[in-house]
Amino acid sequence: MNRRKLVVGNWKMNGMRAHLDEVEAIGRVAAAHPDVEVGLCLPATLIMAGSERRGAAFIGAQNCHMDISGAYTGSLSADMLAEAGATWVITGHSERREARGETNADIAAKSVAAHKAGINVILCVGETLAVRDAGRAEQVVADQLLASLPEGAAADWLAVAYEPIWAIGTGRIPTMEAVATMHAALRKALASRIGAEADMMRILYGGSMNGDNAADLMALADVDGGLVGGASLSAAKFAPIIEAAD
Ligand code: G2H
Repeated sequence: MNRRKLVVGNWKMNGMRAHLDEVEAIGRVAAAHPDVEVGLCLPATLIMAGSERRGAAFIGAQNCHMDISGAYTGSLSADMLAEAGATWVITGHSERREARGETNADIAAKSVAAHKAGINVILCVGETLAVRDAGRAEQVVADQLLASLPEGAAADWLAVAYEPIWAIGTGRIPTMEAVATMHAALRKALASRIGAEADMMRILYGGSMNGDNAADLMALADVDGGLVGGASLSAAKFAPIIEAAD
């Protein structure tokens, strides 16, 4: 199955207007690699301005609320993000599952809300180090995926990101064999729910991906791209990852 690689930067709580030059530079790198779908999930404050300078990259958000509107101080709906220019959103990042207590049901609901607003979804899953050390990583992450997968999930609006929590921002990554085993397990889990659609759904790797390890990761059969944090903050660091996906 020929799945177009998807490489997405997650800027987390980083980026001021001064960094829009990097958005523009990354948009130019994206234009040079049309076979790769490239995007940046920016802090909400930069989505509108970033959308005007995105070049061939798409602009996404890092979270959305599950409701369309209401008394939710400080929250943003998927419709609001779409109006600002976001065409993708991350749901279920471990930094929100853990720090904000987001449940699998919340994440499924947010993903549905995003889809209704016309926004594509990157749904994140991943295990703790304790779970991996206990030899239960594939089972736990597959269960987490099926519990947070929204109704009607389809490859043209949803991608999965496998992010081992212990690899996020630490410089450590699993062995290539472990990544390959996990991605194959997740595709099998997807197939149990959505059948043949699973073959078309992209499964990204995330967690300390960088210019040194990206080529090896991207070469794995079931790795269809990356969700990149620290190494997406500048075009100089992000470009080699985009190139590795091409
Ligand atoms: C994992 C990743 C981006 P980093 O959170 O989603 O961050 O590449 O910095 O580990």
